[in-house]
Amino acid sequence: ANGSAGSAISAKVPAVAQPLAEEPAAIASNINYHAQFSPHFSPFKFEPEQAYYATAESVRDRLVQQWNETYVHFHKVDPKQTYYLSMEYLQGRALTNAIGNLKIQDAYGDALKKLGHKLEEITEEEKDAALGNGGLGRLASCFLDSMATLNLPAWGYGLRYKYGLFKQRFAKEGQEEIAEDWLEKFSPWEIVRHDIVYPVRFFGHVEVNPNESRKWVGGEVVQALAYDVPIPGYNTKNTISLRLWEAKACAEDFNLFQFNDGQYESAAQLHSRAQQICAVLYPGDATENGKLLRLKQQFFLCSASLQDIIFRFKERRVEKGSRQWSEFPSKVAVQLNDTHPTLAIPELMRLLLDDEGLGWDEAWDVTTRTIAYTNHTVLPEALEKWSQALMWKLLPRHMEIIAEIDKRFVAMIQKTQTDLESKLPSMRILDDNPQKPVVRMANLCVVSAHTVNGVAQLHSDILKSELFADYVSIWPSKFQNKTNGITPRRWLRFCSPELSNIITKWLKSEQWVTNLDLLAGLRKFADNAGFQAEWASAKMANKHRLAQYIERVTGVDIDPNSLFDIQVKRIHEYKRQLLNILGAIYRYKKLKEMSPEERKNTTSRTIMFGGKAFATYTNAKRIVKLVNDVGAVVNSDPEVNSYLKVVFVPNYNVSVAEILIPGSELSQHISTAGMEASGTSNMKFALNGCLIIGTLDGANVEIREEIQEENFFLFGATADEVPRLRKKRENGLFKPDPRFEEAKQFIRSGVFGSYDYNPLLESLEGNSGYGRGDYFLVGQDFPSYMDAQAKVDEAYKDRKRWLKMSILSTAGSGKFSSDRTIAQYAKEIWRIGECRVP
Ligand code: GL9
Repeated sequence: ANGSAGSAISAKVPAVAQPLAEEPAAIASNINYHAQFSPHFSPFKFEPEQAYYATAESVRDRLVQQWNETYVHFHKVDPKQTYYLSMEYLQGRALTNAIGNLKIQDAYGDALKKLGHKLEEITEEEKDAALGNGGLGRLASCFLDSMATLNLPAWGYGLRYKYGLFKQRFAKEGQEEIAEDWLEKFSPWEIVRHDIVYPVRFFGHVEVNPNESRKWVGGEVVQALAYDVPIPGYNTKNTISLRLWEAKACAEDFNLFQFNDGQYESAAQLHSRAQQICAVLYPGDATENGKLLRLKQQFFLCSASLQDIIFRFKERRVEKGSRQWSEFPSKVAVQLNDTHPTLAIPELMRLLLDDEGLGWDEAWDVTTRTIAYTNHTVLPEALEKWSQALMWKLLPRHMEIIAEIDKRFVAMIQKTQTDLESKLPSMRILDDNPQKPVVRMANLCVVSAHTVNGVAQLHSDILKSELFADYVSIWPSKFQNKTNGITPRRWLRFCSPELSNIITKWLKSEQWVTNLDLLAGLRKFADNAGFQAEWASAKMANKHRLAQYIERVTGVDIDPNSLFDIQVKRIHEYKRQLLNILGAIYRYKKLKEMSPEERKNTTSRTIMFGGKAFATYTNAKRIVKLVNDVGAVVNSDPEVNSYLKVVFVPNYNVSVAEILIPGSELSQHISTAGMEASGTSNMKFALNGCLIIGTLDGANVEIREEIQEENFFLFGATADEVPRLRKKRENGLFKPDPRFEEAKQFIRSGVFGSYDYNPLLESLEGNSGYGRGDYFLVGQDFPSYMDAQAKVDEAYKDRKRWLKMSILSTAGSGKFSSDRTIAQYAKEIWRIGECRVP
């Protein structure tokens, strides 16, 4: 069943339409047009919601036009193109970003005014597209923005989940998860491509032909239908694609006979099975639960995307005359975002071997020169391992191919790397442990990819010295580092127009938006009183906006003159929100013990938390509950609540981050050293002039280097000390700081309510075990954390010094633009160049 597919450019395609008008009056009439003729609501209503959809559709027209031009241009130039394969994209809202990148915000603002609306108000109507869990998904979205802005021939591929990341709500018992229906009405940002459909097979068996060639047949076939989300670059015509696949059954799969017979469920069985594939984003954080559906999702993404990539390669080949398969790697680069799309490796092999008739060596050469792999974590529970039995059942032909790759790898080691033979049991792709035979996806990636990269220098070093150490001597040049980055458009230019305007004014240019290193030019104004005053007033405006938001969603009234201290990220024990809240508890206890006079000498703080806990991660949920309970007590304690507030901001997501980050003054990036591969919110906060309290972990190390050590509040054990400290603890040699004991005892005394916090506190006791025996070294780092916090309090009292540090944080953030990261991937991994639409 070959699905009809294709976007071949036919001679009958009409020429590209005229450019759309730029004047507010014409834009207003275009918005009106959409309100009337792309109707999704009854015609007698034009409230903010209707105005949002009509405006978005009007902007979408422009994106479509630029997208078409970009597609035609890439087709004509036929450059080498990158395809980013990711199970997650955390896009957030699109409207502000689109009109900002197209540089039409003023015209749209004026047009909406004519229609009786405010642009800032209608943008609030948009639902976040949350097709990702956290940093890894948001990174993919920042990368797309940079690829488009750098005019790179590159596309993203992903899945069109019906339900994205859950909505978080707090009830008496703690966090509740609610399905988030981002497509409830519809998304104006996607364009369905009914002509781009590929069949994806599951189950079935392998048929061996008389000539020894093999074919995967039978099983169930699902159709992959393409939806394109246009991704505009900043200040360029280039608009690339995020192509999201949706799973559909064929009409023939609907059993009309059964239906007419009244067997409604079984008649639609294949339909509902197809629908399950893209029903929900896997709510995984760092933990991976082996689930058949998750494996199906992963294969569905890989198979549809590779069929589409090969289709485009062939389409361009037809026009260029004969092109050999050996040229494929000079036309196509595939980047695997973590191990989730690893099945792209055996799927590309299968397509080349079975459908295209290549021999093993040729197919392997093409595959390995095409695919590159990024590792995003060293947490053992996040390294995907799939049961061999499950793989044989779902993907019998792929399992044959994986077994062959494994066999050849073993043979190669035995022949050329005899010193590594003893390491083979852990280096092999197949783990044949009879208890539970599995396929190790990371090993498959390392063996097959031409390049393996980590996401910050420290993380890449750890990959080479620990996780993948055994492979380094075989392929020393395979391992690279690509320190993560963030897009300065969304994360400064658009989320903080106040600060952006000041930067542009003092740098006398807006070039920094696409050349973030230019922020270094702010260093010379760091002590300038006039600059400091403008900086302070922009930060204050953002703090007010944040305070209003907090009041609206939590009812807690926070003081914009207090120090705004924020920790937002997925809730995980290694990220140590527990360290933060224990510090807050200790602070509260000390404030209670002080006289009113003594309190007046302290620095007032508002400590904000945000982040979602994986639904079945019990300790993470206990931490959420503890923070909420502490907040309830502290915030209503009239004695101290003008000096301390603790707030859990519900439902942290991209658009909440866009309010929190600009209003922040201190942010916490306090993971146990060696465990956070990079972190990316640390970069967003620093870029917005927020100071960091943190450990020497992930990208913190490089941020501190860039903004200078005196502007960074450092504490805690280093990554190379951690194993020794854990050993010491196991041997019963750890002596807890009395302040740490006092904080824990305060919880036990019941001040924060009757919930049973003992299991959580017990994770900090004992001597050993993952998740027990204080594996994450909260007790170990507590005293140095508290000392660093005392330095923060002192620094905040010196207004000028604090402002200077804040300015230097922004000035030192140039390195952390995703433009820099993507330029490095393009040059050092993908080997692609610019392809700018004229
Ligand atoms: C992560 C790492 O934990 C982060 O440190 C890193 O910044 C990002 C992006 O490289 O990748 N790996 C990972 O599995 N997640 C990350 O955030 N988790 C989620 O995205 C939920």
